[in-house]
Amino acid sequence: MSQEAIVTASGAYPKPAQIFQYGTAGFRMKADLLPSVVFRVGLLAALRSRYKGGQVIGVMITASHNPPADNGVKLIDPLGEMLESSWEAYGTALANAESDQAVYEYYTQLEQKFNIREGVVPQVIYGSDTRESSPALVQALKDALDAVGVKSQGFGYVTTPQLHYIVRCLNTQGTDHAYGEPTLEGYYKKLSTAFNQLMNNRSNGTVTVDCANGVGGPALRELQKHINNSIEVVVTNDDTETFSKLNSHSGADYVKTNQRLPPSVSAKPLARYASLDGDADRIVYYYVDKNSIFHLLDGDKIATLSASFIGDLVHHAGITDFSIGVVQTAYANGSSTAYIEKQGLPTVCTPTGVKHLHHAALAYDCGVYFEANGHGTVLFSSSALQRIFEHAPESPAQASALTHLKNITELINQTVGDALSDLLLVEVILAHKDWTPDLWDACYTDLPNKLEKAEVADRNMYKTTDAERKLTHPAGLQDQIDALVGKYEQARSFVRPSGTENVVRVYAEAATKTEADELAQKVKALLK
Ligand code: NG1
Ligand code: ZN
Repeated sequence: MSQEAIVTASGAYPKPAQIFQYGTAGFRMKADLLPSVVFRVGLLAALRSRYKGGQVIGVMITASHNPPADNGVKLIDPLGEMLESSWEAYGTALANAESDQAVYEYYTQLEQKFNIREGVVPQVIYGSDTRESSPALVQALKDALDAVGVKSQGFGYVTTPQLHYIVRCLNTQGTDHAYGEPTLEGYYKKLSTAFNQLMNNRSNGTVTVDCANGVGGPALRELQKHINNSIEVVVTNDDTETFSKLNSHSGADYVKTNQRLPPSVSAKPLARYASLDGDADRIVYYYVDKNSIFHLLDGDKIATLSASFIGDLVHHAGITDFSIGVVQTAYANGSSTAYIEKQGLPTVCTPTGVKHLHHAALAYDCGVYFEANGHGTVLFSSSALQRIFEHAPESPAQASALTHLKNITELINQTVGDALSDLLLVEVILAHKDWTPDLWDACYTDLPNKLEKAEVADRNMYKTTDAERKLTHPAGLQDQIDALVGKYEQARSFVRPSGTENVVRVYAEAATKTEADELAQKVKALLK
């Protein structure tokens, strides 16, 4: 690739005096710091595609639930997974290269390291969320892709999981494991066809969905056109024109963190509500009871609901020796873990970040993974899918369960957590069980909990072990946390550095809300 083309194009995107790091969700920060990063991520995507023999790589420009002034960028690997972790460091190094010449040199170093030859045409697709800063960042990306001769295609405003879906479809077209039509229309058709069949002759009233004024709003409206009238979806907080409204007093993160309704929602008792985040890869449900008390149905509740429903379908379809496991993080409510184990299902705890959960979920025929914040999905292994699709039912009841199970595998976006797919999944399960939200909630009672964040001088000083549930550094701090935890009933607390913000997070759980709050405050005070 011509040195001049890269150096000249890079010259339009000078690097600010800043250290960048490809974190859990790619690069994420104030949007005005990002043009050079996005340009360089474009180069990395081109290399990744060439390294993968010309398979399509995705680039998503989004900062998810972060405030409107932020933005971010992350890569999607060929099967719709997050970028393989070993490549994150190359992204970090490219982003930190101090000059245009250094960018070019590092690019050629990577070509040599991976023995990447000329001749393979790299392919990259991209999309963004609805932030004001997104179009300019998309331009920076396109300039990089053009500079190194990438065959590229933009999909405009898309949810993060839609782009993951299209990447996988493009790379599996014409194979035995083709994933679907590689278009947005194909995405809506795939989800809605499965949903409509699963809801056949059922109806389930109304669900009101707060879209955080992000890209999930227009996407949900589009999805709505494809689904039958078995449910009524009321779309709220879908103003994507007023940039300042994104994630503001709305959305999954607001509801989960504050454990309360978005101020714009006046909830009717026992009606269903859900909130998406800014790029529609997270969803949480909630309702108010007859006494107007708010109840959150978070990612843990979605995981337990899905795992038990799928387990029942497998059983009723007459499929045996089928493993189902639930993957969680340290943030999973202690009651959810106890509930899953009581159902006889294995649970695994991994570090935060869906790539870890996704990886652990691959160990099962069906791996259900959700972060408590509502980011998650369900994976079926290829051998499990084969068994499901080849299974011969022995009775009409088995045939019916099997049909539902097949449709469930189509309804779920298996590339990554997808709020729209998860919304339809929950709606289907509640309709099949004939459950109101309080019945779902009654499976187990969450232990009161509190999530806090603390500004610290250097979050890299905080090192963890045991799936982030214990600190190894700074020395002695874990003993102090343990001593505090020992003073409360049913208590648990841990501290870990955030992978997406320059803060350290503190989580505490205890028998009462007052104790959970108090424990969180006391642990936070240790960090001063
Ligand atoms: P960090 O900032 O590492 O805690 C947050 C979420 C993760 C995950 C990532 C990516 C919490 C406590 N943490 O990570 O679960 O979703 O963002 O978006 O919710
Ligand atoms: Zn998100």
